Amino acid sequence: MKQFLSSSDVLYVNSLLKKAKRIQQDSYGNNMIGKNKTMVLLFFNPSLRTRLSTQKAAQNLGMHVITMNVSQAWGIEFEDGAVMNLDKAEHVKEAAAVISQYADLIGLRTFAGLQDREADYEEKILNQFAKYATVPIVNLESATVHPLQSFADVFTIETYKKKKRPKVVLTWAPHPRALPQAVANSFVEWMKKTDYELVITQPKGYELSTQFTTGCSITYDQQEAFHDADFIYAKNWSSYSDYGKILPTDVNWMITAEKMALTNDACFMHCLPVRRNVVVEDMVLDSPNSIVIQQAANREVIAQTVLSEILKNL
Ligand code: SN0
Repeated sequence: MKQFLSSSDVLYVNSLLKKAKRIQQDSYGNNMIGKNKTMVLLFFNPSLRTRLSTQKAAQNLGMHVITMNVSQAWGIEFEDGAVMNLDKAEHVKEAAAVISQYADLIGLRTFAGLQDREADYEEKILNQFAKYATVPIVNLESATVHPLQSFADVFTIETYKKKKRPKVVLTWAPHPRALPQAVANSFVEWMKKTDYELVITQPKGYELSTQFTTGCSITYDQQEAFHDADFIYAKNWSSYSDYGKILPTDVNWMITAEKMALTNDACFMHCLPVRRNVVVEDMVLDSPNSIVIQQAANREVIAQTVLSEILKNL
């Protein structure tokens, strides 16, 4: 693997899932592969799991890690040919090239701005960094996808599934803020790499981009979707069609114990952070069927799997 920008950088999911299993059982088994290598983690947005799990994974492989919150550096300009007489002090051409002098690998978190759909869906910031950096880039959630999360989600489902082809439901859930579509897009993309049965359910107006959902089974009836489900994956996202907006929607889309009772004793999943009693009620999150903590634990395993694949080629 040369870089990890999206799911298309992973050709053989099954062999990497086997590797992840080995890493889970022996996380320090390959702790020299990153010796004298440095990973720089750049955060344009907040993070808890991604930051700690990626740092831990890199350290397990023997790497040094430098983390920077970009808001504390110079404002970065991403437009080619910009006349930089406003607030941005440094162009990505220099920033990415300079960071590459100190780093053997760069991790980048940059959420969707949710203002300009075209710029977000072109992955402008991620791609500009990848273009001007001279070392591999690892996507720590970009405008449209969160591949480390989704890969960890596949690994989690593999671990907990009780039948070969479980029914996995991605359900929209309410939220007070406008959130990106990245986690949901990415989840759909990675589910397509498996042979699970995927059903997506969301209220009208919250359809994801067909770039991700073409060929998927989609219903506006949440209860129908929950019937016989083996995994419920809850996530809020803002509208794609009315880009970045929160539409007037029924709060009844919250995940409740009553709805979970329609399922086949399903596991409850969420990428976290989760707003209790808005997205999902306490009773579900605190039940033994909730695997959100194990899901987060798997972030370290999957980050380590991806980093070790990239290190092999450095
Ligand atoms: C992010 C998102 O993409 O939805 C990160 C998820 C891994 N989530 C949030 O920004 C939640 C923030 C909030 O206010 O609840």
